[in-house]
Amino acid sequence: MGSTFTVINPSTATAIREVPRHSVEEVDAIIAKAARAFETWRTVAPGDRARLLRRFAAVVDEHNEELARLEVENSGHTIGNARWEAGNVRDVLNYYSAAPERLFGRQIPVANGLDVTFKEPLGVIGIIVPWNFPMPIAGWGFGPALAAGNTVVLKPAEITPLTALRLGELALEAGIPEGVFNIVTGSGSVVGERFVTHPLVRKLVFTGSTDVGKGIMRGAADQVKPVTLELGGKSANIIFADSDLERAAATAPYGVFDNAGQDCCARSRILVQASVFDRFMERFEVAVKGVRVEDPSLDTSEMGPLITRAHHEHVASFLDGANVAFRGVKPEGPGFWMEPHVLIAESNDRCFTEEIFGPVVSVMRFEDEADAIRIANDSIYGLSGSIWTNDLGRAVRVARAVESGNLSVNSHSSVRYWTPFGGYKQSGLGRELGPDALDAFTETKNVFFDTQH
Ligand code: TAP
Repeated sequence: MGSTFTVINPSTATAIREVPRHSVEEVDAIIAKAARAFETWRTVAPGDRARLLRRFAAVVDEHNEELARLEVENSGHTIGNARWEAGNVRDVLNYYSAAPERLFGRQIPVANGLDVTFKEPLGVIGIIVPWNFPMPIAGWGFGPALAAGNTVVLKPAEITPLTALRLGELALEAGIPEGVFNIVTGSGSVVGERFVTHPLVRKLVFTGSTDVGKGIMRGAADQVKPVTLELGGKSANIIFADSDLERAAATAPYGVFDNAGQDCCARSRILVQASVFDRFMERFEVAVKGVRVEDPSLDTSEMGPLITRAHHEHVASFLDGANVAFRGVKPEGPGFWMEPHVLIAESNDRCFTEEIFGPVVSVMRFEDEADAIRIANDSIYGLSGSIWTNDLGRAVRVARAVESGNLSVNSHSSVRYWTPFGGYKQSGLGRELGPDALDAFTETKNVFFDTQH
């Protein structure tokens, strides 16, 4: 074994554990093991594969509190969020455990024979996960990948590997055969890069920054390796004068400051119709100041710290010279804490165009519906967003016009494991979750059987 990496608790800035940094040779050995395991996993009877995935889900459920506490310690997530995240892994496994017996092909009418399509697994799937939601993002990849008969090599972000490592152990405990689900720790430039270049990794699922995603796509082109990319976002929360302004203002902080704003779906641009701007801001200020930023292990905590000191510095760089309307609160003491910030922005401001990935939101006025749509779409991203209006026609028009993969009207919800999730433009490529996710983990094979000879 080569070197190790020290995992830090972001709430206290103290060391938790040493985790191995795998070398390229070690990564190659794990990929080879996953490729061998594929030969038997793909032949496991559909009903048996389904049963194993349900057992894996049950074991994850039995360890919900342990996994959640681990995430609080490693990632600074609030305990409420972390319990939901472990529950999401269970739910995704249960949902896709129904897939093996339903992985239908088609029978297509042809002359002089029988034409049938098969959904074949691809082989070893490489899943590269960022640090902001270590458990759910891993599960969105490995749940459907395993259900379709593939094996998995999964790389957590180097700074947040603990829940992934535990999920790897729980899979074995549940009876998932050795080599089917493999956790590979280490840096993106070594482990992640090897997933891209290794010919036995047949598909990449990457979630992370847009810049790294572009590099992965370029690298994958060399072997025409398929990629699913879930990248950055700068989503708009559009508030019309005809909306329930009280509710829009009271919920807006949770649409952007959840997970300390380290959320690809964060509604980090708030667009408010000019005629209600002042009224909205008054109510929004009360709501922002009420966000409980405190020790994430407390049940009352609504927001924890940022992930690292370096990330704190990056987020703080957006506040230099910014027009700050008001701020929320934060605790004193060690840890990478930052209070929620509300900025008034102009359209070319860096804070309005770049993904900040921290508790900073930029607010801007708009005049009418067309203006709101224009501003919302004036972004390289298109992942998520919210529309607040009580006019049904407007809700439908704006929802159809905003270039984004996941919108919610009069709410800020983005993710349900049984509905598709993914981005437009530079927010990504492909869709995860929902009924069609299996397509991303299978090849369609067409076979013609001649019945004339
Ligand atoms: P990145 O720096 O892009 O890292 C993401 C993952 O890629 C990490 O595991 C990283 O490894 C690995 N990686 C880095 N360089 C690599 C390379 N050259 N080859 C292969 N793998 C490499 O992103 P992050 O800072 O962790 O996460 C924040 C970003 O993720 C934000 O932009 C956010 O919007 C995006 N995100 C998107 C979504 C969806 S669903 N669209 C969800 C969550 C997050 P190491 O860090 O271990 O080196």
